[in-house]
Amino acid sequence: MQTNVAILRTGILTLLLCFPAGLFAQATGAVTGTVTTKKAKEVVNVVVYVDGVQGDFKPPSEPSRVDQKNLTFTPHVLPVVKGTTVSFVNSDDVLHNVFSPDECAEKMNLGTWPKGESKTFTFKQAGCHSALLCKVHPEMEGWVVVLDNPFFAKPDSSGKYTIPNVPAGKYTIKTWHQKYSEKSAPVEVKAGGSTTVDLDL
Ligand SMILES: [Cu+2]
Repeated sequence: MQTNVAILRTGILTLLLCFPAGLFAQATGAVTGTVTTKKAKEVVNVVVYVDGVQGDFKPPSEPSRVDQKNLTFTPHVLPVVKGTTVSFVNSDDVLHNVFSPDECAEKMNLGTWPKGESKTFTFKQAGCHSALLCKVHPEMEGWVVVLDNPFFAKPDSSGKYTIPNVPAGKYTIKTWHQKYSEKSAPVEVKAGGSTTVDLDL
């Protein structure tokens, strides 16, 4: 009897540990490809994203980061999923400010702060392409691109990008760049597979 109970317990435990993972793990695949731009060096400032993925996507628990370093917003373009908090860090020996003229970013103005300090802002509205500006240095400019889901990527300097773990299905791949117009292409993501979509801006 004792042994039977033990076996039963082990069996139930095994089921609990293994079954839900097998049952609920979503079938996913990757989208990959190469982006080309008129000015080759602009390719790293493109955002490639999968439009139309259904679901409720939580923002990351840790803030994303934008540096103000050598009088430059770094990265120049930061894609985030809606609800993401961004920490703006001053890494220069001068005072910097961060503000956005855009309604969708609540026309935020975070004030002015010295080296080593940071301020945060939460970007709530998907579809928002918020410019980042500094009142102290009018030449400074950056962007936060707020998206509906976390399936996005920025190409590397050779234009290659990969968006992993996309739920299998049919979607549209889209691009964002501060100057070049949007490009889009249909994509079918297959479970366990990788679909190639090249985009020329
Ligand atoms: Cu500044």
